Amino acid sequence: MAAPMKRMFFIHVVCLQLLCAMSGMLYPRNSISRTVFQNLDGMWNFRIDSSENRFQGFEEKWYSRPLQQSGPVIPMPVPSSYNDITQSKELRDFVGWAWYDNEFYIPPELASKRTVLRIDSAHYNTIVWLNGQEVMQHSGGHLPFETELKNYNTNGPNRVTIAINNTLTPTTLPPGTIEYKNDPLKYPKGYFVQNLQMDFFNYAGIHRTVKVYTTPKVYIEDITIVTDIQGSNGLVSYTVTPSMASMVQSFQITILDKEGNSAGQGSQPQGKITVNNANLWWPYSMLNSSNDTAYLYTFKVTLTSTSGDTDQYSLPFGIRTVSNTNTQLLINNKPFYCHGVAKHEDSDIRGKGLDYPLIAKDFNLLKWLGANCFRTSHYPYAEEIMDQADQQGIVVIDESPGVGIEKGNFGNASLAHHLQVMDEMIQRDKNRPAVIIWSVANEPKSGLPEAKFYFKTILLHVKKADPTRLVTFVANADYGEEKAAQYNDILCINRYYAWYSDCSHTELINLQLTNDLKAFHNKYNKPIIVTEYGADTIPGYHQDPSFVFTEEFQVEFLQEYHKVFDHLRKEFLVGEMVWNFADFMTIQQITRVVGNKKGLLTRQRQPKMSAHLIRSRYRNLMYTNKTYHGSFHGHSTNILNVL
Ligand code: BDP
Repeated sequence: MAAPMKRMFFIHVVCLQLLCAMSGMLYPRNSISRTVFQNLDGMWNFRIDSSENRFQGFEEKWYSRPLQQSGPVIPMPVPSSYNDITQSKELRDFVGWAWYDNEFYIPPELASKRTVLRIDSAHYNTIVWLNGQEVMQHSGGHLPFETELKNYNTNGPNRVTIAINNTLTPTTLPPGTIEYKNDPLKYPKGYFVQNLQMDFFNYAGIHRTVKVYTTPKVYIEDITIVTDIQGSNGLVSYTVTPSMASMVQSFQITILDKEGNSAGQGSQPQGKITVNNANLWWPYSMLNSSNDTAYLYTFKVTLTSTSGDTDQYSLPFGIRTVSNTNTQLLINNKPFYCHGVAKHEDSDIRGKGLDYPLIAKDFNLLKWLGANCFRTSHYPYAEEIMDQADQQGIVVIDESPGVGIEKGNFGNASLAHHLQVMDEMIQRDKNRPAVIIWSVANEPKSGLPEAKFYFKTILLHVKKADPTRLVTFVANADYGEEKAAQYNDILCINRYYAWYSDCSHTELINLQLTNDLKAFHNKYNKPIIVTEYGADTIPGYHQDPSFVFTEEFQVEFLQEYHKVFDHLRKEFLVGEMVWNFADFMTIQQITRVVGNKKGLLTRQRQPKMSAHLIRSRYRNLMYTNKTYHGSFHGHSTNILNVL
C-alpha cells in the first residue's frame, strides 16, 4: 500500500465531533402505525478509493452523482464485509474509504409520515448522503445509527451514497495504528501498514441491514423496562419516551402474555405494572417441568397524539432478575453456572456480514453443545442474534468493541468515545433479558496505572446507566498487577496455561490455574467466570500421545481445565467459556495458520473432537445443582427435548 493518510485522519476527527445525537432508536418493527417499507439489502454499486491520498472521492464529490459515473464500480452485497467477495488482494487488505450507492423510492402517500433511514452497522467511520446531501455520520462499527430523511423525492428515485473508512487509530474502538515505513531501501515512498491490537481480521463494509421505515410524526421514541420479582408476581417498571411530550394526548400500555391475553395495563408514560403469577424468563438450562423457558411477554404501547394520530410499538421482554454474591451468580435468585463459549461474528465469504442461515446454524450448534451462554467477543453482535438469545434462553455477556486497549489508548478522546459507545450499546440492548453482564472491554492493559481511572470511569458510568445488570471488563493481567478489577461486579478472566506459557505442559494446568484463580478470589472476593481458555487445533491432525495443534491435544488441554473448574465451582467459580466456538479469520502472521484455530468447530461449523467432549460435559453440567434449580425426577427428557 502506498499513500499518505493525513486526509483520512482529518475525516476521522470530523466524524468524532459530529456523532449522531443519541435517541431511542427502537428496532424497526411493523405495527398498525409503522412500516419498514424498504429493505435495501441486495447488490449495491461499490468502489474503493485507492488514490494516493485516499481522498479522491471527496475531491471529486463522488456522492454528488451516481457512483458509476465516477469510475468503474462492482456489485457488492449488503449486508456483507467487502474483503472476501472478490479475488483481489488489494480489496481484501484495503485501508481507506470504500464507497457504496443504491437507489430506492419513497411513495408520495408516505410524505405525511416521519421517514427514517437506518443502518444496522457499518465498519468503521461512515458518512451518508441522500441525493448528494450529507444526512448523517457515525463513528464505530457494530451498532446501529439512523436519521430522519427530510428532503427526498417522491416523484423519482432517491440515491443513497455511503462512504466507509476502516482505518483504526489510537482513539477508535478497537484502537489501532497506521505505521509508515520510511526506509527507502525497503519500502516505496508513502508506504504504510495498518497495525491491529486485536486477534481478528478487521472486516469492513456495510455489515448489517439498511432499512427505510416510517413512524407517525409524533412517535414513541424509546421504551425502558426494568423487572423485579415479588413472591410469584413480576414487577414491571417502565418509562415510555415520546418524541414530543407536549403533543401527547394519551398512552395505552398493555402487557400481553404469550397467548396474547392482557397480563397488566397502564396509562402513564412512567409506572409500575404488577404481573400476577408471572412466568419468569429462565435460561433454557434452568428449565424444569413447571416453567416455560425463556418466557417473553410483549409490552405494547399505543400513543395517541393531540392531532389524533396513533403510534404503536410492541416490544418483547422477559421478567427476570440478575444479582451476585461474592461466590455466586444469581438469575431469579437461583444460582446460575454459565457453561458456554466465546464467539465471533465470522464466516467464509461474508466475513462479519449478517447471515440468517449462519445465525440459525450457530444457535442449533449452541444447543447441540449444551451451551447456556456466550460472550459477544469482542463487539456487540447483530440484533437478530440477540433476539435469538432472548427467545431461546441463552444468556449473554454483552461486550463492547473495547478490545486491545493499550498504553496510548487511555487518553481523554479514547475515554469519551468509549463512554459514547457504551451509551449506544446500553441503549440498544437494555431491554434484553438474555443480557446479564456488560463487558466494557477485553484484555486491556489493566496493569498500567492509567487503567485505574479509565476503567473506574467507564464501569461506574455503565453501572449508573444500568444498575440492574453486572458490569465487568474481561481481564488477562496477573492478579498482582491488576489495577482496575475492583470496580467489576464479577471477575471475567482469560487464561492460556500450557498454551501461551509452558506450551504443551498440560500437567501444569491444574497447579497454575488453581493457584491463580484462588489468588484472584482472595484478593477481590468476587465470583469468577473463566471467559477464555483454548488451544489452536488443526482439524484432522492427530497424534497420540498428544502433541500441540492436534485434536488429541485440544481435548486433553480442555480436560485439564475442567478438573480445576469442577473443583472451584464448589467455591467461587460461576462459569466457563471455551475460546472459541468456531475457528475465525485473523491477520496474516506466523502464529496463525489461515486464522485462529481454537474453535471447537471449524469455520464451516463442523465439529472437532473437542466439540464432542464439550457436548458431553455441558449436558452433565445441566444436571448439577448449580445450573438447574428444580427437581428432575421423572422429567429429565424435558432437557433433552430442547437440545
Ligand atoms: C485472547 C484474546 C482473543 C484471542 C485469543 C487467542 O482475548 O481475542 O483470539 O487470546 O490468542 O488473549 O487465541
